[in-house]
Amino acid sequence: MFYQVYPRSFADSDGDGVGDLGGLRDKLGYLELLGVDALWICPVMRSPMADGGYDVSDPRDIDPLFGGIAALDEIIVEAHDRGMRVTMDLVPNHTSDQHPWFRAALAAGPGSPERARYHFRDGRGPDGAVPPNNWPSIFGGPAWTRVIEPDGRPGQWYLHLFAAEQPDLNWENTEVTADFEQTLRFWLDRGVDGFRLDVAHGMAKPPGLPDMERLPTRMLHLDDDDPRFNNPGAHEIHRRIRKVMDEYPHAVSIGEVWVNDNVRFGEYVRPDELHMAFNFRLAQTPFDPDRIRAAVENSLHAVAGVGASPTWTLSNHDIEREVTRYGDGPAGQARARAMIMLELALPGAVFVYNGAELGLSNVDDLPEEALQDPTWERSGHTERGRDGCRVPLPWEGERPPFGFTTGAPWLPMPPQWAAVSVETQLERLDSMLSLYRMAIETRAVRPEFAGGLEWYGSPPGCLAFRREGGLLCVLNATDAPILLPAGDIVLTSAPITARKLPANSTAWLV
Ligand code: ISL
Repeated sequence: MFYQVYPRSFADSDGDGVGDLGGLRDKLGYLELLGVDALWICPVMRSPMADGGYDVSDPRDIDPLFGGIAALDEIIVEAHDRGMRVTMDLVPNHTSDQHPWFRAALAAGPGSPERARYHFRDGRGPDGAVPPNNWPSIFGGPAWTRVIEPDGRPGQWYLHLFAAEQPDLNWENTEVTADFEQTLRFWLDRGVDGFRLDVAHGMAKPPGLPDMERLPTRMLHLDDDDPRFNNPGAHEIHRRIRKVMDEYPHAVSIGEVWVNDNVRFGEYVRPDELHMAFNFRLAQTPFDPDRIRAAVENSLHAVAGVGASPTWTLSNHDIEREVTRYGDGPAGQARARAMIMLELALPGAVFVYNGAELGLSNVDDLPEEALQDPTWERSGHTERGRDGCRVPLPWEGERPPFGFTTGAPWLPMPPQWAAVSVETQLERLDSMLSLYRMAIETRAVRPEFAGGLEWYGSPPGCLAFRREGGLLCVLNATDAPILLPAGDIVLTSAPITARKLPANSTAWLV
C-alpha cells in the first residue's frame, strides 16, 4: 500500500503553519502502525509555490520551507529502518517560471538556444497579439502567455498547459532530457526508491502544435483526442526514462496518466516504459455497483496484456475526497469504508491519499480569502479549486489546529474534526482508522489475497469476486442487508449480526 503524503498538509514541525519533512519524520511511527509499504511524497523540491510545489525551480534540492535536503536524507534512513520505501514526486512536464532556465530564456530572446528548452512561438495576427494556437490551460485561460522581450516590447508567447508560472519544457531538446536523467540519478543515488511522474501523459507535444478542434467544456476534463496530451512521442520519452530506472533494479516509476482508452493506457506500462500508471477510474466512480464493476474490469483489462500491476486510487490531492463523493454524512462514511475494503481485496497496488484513513470529507466552505489553489484564481471564481481536499490533517486535541502545527494552519481546519482526529480514532475499534489498520494488516498476512480474480454470482445491487488464493469479497450497495454466503468471515466494514451484511458495506470471507 502506497500512502500519498501532501507535505503541506500532513504535519508541521516548525510552527509556520505549513507541513514539512520534519513533521513527516515525526509521524513515521504512525505510518508504520497504519501498515504503509511505501510513501509517495508530493513535490518538496525548491519552488516559489505557485502550484503547491508543482512549479519547481530546482529539481535537485529540497525547499527550505520543507526543511532542506538534510530533512529528506533523514526521512529516507528512518523510513527504510521502519520497512517503508520512499518515492518522490517529480515534475518533468514543466518548470517554475523562476527556474534559471526560464529566466535565461526570457533574457536571451527569440531564436536562442535558451528558448529552445521551452515552447516559445510568435503570436498570430498582425501584431502577433493572438496566441499561437487555441489551447486552453488546464487551470483556465489560454495556455499561452506573452513575454516582454529584452528590448521592452511585447514579443513571443510561451506554452503552459497549467499555470503561467509553469512553462512547459520542450522534450525534444536534448538538454531537457539529459537534465531530467541527472535528476533521476541524483535522487536514486541518495537512496530514494522511485518516483511518481507528474503529467506523464503530457510531456510530448504534437508536431506543429495544431489547434484543438473541440474545446473542453470543463477545466480538468480531458478527451482522448485532446492534442495537448497522450501524443505518441510520450512513449519514446518513457523508454528513455526506463533505461535510467533499470540501472537501479529496486526502483519503481508510477506515471500520472489520464487516458480513457484501455489500449492506450496499457501502452504506457509496457515492459520498457513506466512500471505502473495511476488508473483513475475508481476515483471518478460514484457508489454504484455496475459502474464500480466496470471500473474494476476496465482497470484490470488495461494492464492485463502488458503484464503490469493494476493500480487503485479513490482520491488524491486534485480530486474531491471520496467520503464527499459518496454522499457525505453516515452513508458517505459507510461507503468509503466499503470501498477501501473492496480496493484492498483487488490484485495490484493501492494508493491511499493522506486523510482518507481518517474519513476526512472535502471542506467546501473554506472562506474565499483562504483559498490558495491556482485553479481557483484562474477560473474567474466559478470553481473553488482543489483546496477543499488539502486541508491539514487533525492529529490530536479538542480544537484547531489539532496538533498539526503550533502556529496558524495554512488552511483553516473545521472545529468538528476533533471527532476524527488520529488520537480519537486510534482509541476506537469502530473508527475508519482502525478499519484501515485491520484491513491493511489482513491483506498483508493472509495468503488468500493471492492471484487474479473471478466475479462471483451476486444479487442485484451487490458485487462479489473471489481471488485465486481463496478470498471472497462481497460488497452490498443496495439499501437493505443481504445474507452472506458460506465461509469464514474475516473482516466486515460494518458490524454484522446473523451473517447479514448491512447496506453500504463490504465483507471478506475465506
Ligand atoms: O490532464 C488532466 C486530466 O483532466 C488533468 O487532470 C491533469 O492531468 C492534472 O491536473 C495534473 O495534475 C498534476 O499536475 C498539475 C498539478 O497542479 C497537480 O496537483 C498534479 O497532480 C501541474 O503540475
